[in-house]
Amino acid sequence: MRAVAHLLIRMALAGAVLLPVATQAQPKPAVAATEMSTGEVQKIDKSAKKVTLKHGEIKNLNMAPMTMGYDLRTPAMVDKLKVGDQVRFRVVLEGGKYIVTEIVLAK
Ligand SMILES: [Cu+2]
Repeated sequence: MRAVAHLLIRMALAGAVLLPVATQAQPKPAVAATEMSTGEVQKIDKSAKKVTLKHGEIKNLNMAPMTMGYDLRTPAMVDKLKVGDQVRFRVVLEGGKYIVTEIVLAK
């Protein structure tokens, strides 16, 4: 009996060890979400809080390269930008809207 109990404990411990490993095996979404995407400024509309970007792949949103308009979290984010600038930016999907949360000149 003791041997069986011992074996069960060992199996439970092994399971406890394996579980965190299994969850660590898929950290991709978390990493991708912090990745910056690249693009070129096509249009800036501060009053509408929008920016149009010709962008490359946006990995965290699984979006192919294209040109489209995005909402800006704050209009001041584009104060130092102008049409034609190469930028790096972060965009999230919130309430059915694509919102740029960070955008900086690419160097
Ligand atoms: Cu897009």
